[in-house]
Amino acid sequence: MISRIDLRGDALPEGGALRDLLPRADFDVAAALDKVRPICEDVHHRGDAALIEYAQRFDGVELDRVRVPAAALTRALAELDPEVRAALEESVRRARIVHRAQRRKDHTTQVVPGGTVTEKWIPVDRVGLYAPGGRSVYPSSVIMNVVPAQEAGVPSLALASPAQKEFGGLPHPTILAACALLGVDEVYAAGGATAVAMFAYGTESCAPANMVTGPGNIWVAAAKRYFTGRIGIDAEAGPTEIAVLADSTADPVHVAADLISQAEHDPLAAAVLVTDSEELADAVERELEPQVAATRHVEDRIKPALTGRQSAIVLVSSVEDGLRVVDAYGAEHLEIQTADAAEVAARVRNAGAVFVGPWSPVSLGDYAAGSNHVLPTGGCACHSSGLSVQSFLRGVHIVDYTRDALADVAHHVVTLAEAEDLPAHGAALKARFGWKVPGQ
Ligand code: HSO
Ligand code: ZN
Repeated sequence: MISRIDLRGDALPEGGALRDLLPRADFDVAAALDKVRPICEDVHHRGDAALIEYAQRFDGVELDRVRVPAAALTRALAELDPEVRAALEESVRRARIVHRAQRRKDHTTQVVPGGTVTEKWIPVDRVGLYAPGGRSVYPSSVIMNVVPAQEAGVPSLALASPAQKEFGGLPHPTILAACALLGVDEVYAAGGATAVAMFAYGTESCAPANMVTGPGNIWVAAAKRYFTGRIGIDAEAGPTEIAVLADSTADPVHVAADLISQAEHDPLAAAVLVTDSEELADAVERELEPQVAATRHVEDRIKPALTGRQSAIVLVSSVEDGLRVVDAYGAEHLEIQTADAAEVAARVRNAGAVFVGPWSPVSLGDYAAGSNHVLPTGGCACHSSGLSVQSFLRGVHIVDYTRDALADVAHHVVTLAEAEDLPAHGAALKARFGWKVPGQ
């Protein structure tokens, strides 16, 4: 069911060479760009008419407008199963606790007497959030995108999700209900690359956004790449990944369940167990069979995910080597199921989020830990963070010097300007001091 990579024996290779030994899905965003470009440009030129035509072509839905009426949002919330509503509310409550605490304060530093630099955090003016339809209708992802944007103070928030034929051309009702619960009242029925283009360029019914965030398939990732530079994005989210670093103290039933939990997302999802215990590896493999047989989404997602080249059990000589392996891999989600799990977790450097010990499974983080579940995939954890309040803020330096403070440093500025052959830079200071720069 799952392949093995045995890294015991010789010393582990360094950095990139180690990473090359580890499994990973093919997710070729560059190749998808060629298909996405003409669609984005069509939305640019024809606006709503293009969105309506693509909804017909891709989703089989006849739309008369893309903006979802307010009444549909209210109705979706009224009709939401009360238990689902209570669970979503608890998820929002916990996410707010964590994200509210992330908000950075403006900070003024006195560099010299009379010279200050203030770092001011200003939210992005308008954000477009994307929520996928089809296989992944995740109201939890609406929460994970909306809560940090709201806590950052973003004044204008809109959400797009594909039109669903079975719901009369509206986005999925649980997506609409989550929007209503969170107070997001600007919602559009638009899917994939067309939704990203709608936010990037704007159309007759949707004002352009400064930033687009949210999960999606390869077409969404390609559209985000296409618009990078024009708009801000969170990340080009790829298929989900779980890595588990476990030793002989781990419970194979838990480990197998957690590997399957993320394999459930996508046939390209990755499940990687890194362990120094062959007994645990064998026990987890034995556990996979009955647990997979007892769940849903087996043939279309879980089996292809577990048997695909992106998933494996990696055997290592020690937990220490295991740490090097998981750091080289840089998983979106990393569980530590070892003795002294907190101590081992504290030494992890590369992971989107770390889940410590037997009582912190990834599923908890997906829904109700308070942490964010929009996390870097594909090894991007070595340079990027998950979504947070910070993702929606810009830090602006405000420079404020007095005459005396400027006079004190003027000669250095003029010297550096001349060293860079930019005399007009120096002249900007000389003009202020009657062309005689103090100290020169
Ligand atoms: N594990 C996914 C998020 C998710 N799980 C949504 C369930 N619903 C990526 O972090
Ligand atoms: Zn998940």
